[in-house]
Amino acid sequence: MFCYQCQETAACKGCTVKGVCGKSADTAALQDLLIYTVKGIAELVVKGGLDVSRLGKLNYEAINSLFITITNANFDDQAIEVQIRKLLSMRDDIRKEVTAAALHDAAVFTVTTRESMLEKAATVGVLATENEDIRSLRELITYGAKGMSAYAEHAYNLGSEDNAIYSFLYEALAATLDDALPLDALVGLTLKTGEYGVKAMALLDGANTSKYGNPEITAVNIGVRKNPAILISGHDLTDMEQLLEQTKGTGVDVYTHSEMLPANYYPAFKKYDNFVGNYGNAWWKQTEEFVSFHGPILFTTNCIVPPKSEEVKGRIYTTGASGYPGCRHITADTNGKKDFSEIIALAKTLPSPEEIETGSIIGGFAHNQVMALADKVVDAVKSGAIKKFFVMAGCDGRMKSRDYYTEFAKQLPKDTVILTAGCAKYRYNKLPLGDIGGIPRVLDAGQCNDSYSLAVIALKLKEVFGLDDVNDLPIVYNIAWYEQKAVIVLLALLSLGVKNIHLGPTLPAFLSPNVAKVLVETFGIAGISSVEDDIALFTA
Ligand code: SF4
Ligand code: SF3
Repeated sequence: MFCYQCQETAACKGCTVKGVCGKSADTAALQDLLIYTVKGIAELVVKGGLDVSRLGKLNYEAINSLFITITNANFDDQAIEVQIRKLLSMRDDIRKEVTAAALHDAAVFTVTTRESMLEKAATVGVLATENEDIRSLRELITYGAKGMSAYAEHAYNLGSEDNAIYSFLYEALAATLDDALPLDALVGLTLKTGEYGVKAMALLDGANTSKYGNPEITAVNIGVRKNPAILISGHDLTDMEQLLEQTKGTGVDVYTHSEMLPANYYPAFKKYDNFVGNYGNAWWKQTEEFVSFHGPILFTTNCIVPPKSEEVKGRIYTTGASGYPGCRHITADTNGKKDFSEIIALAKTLPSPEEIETGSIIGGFAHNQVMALADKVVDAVKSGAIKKFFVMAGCDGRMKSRDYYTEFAKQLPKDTVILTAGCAKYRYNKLPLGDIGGIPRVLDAGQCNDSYSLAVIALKLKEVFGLDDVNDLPIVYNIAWYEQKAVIVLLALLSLGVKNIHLGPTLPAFLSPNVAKVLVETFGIAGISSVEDDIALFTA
């Protein structure tokens, strides 16, 4: 196997025997083949000039396949094999409409058994592209496409689609198969991936807020009650809604974990008396936190950590793109409805969660809420009460080096405000950082996709202050990344013209020295150093 798509890749180079995430070589191979199959479909759509609005369910299956391969989303070989077979059959159907003579192998290859899949996969993975710069750009585009697909899938689940996003995904993925495409065309496509990333995040933002209302300032309880309970993790708000509907009045409480925390900020979910609050921290803490939670856990997306005990594993359920071997997967019916009754029944037989924290944390600062406070924020900037904003969105992870972000938040001058989104926030959202004239010093916009909110806020502030360039705002970007959703967030920010983004705790292993050089020279992308040096640099 060879995988270097996430920040925790072995030795900052690539996982070659087993994933640091726990992904086996077979799972990695099947994921490679799934991606290759989607790319073959993209080739057919592009070369055949097929109208994406007529592809129906294929668009969904394509984005779902990309989502399945995101770090920590799906470890279930059987499920991935089924998905490959489904896509190959859909691929062969649309090939009948394509008359183009020369088609890439991805559009025509066949496999029969699991063995033949693994054999094929060994020839189509990341290292199949020999030139390291081409490989780097192809993977950067592919990872951006994965992140974008995840967001597009959540929007799809809410009934929102944009054919332009699907068209672009096919265009981008087909381009990664084209050996004749010059390097600069791939660079151009990388930026275009960012543009479409903005569209996908905007689509999801519209879908979430039109259905569940605009996130509002909320004190989220982090303590527990005495009822049996279900923990819901991941990013999908339709799953959240359905779980709350089905647990209502059953005596079973619901808590969010990790990236589902922002569900607490939506008006539509506040009406459920059994929605108690958030339990625990970022994804990687689940190994201990699931033990003390006692009740069933529902994963709606990444990030799954392979459970250490059979006891915990027996309480884990997956749905959507997520999956884990041996854990029950709940599928939607043709209307998107899911039946969570088995999870609810199990919850009733288990003890209530053990208290690990008490009190509350504040969040809900998505664009609409921040704009409602715009006058206050602008006054604070004008009076000098707020000197700088630090965008610290992104992901959290297991590595010790991520303590940097906690220290950074602690040491920031008191006249600065942190804007955050994604699970990166858990590094500092429970610190007593105080407020500036009633404005909390950590403003959490929501999930990683709500980084879109941070961009909207920046663009609005640019307007309010009458600036020509978004980079003239007193905003510093110090972003933590882990998986491929962070890649699309980064590309989206670049496409909006944001420069000098600092990325840590390490730069992606998939950036070749030459590609990294382009990013540094064109966009001023940089890594991080020590907390002290970085704060000195940023506040200079
Ligand atoms: Fe390694 Fe990350 Fe790939 Fe897992 S997702 S195999 S940790 S690079
Ligand atoms: Fe977190 Fe996995 Fe990236 Fe959505 S849940 S931000 S890491």
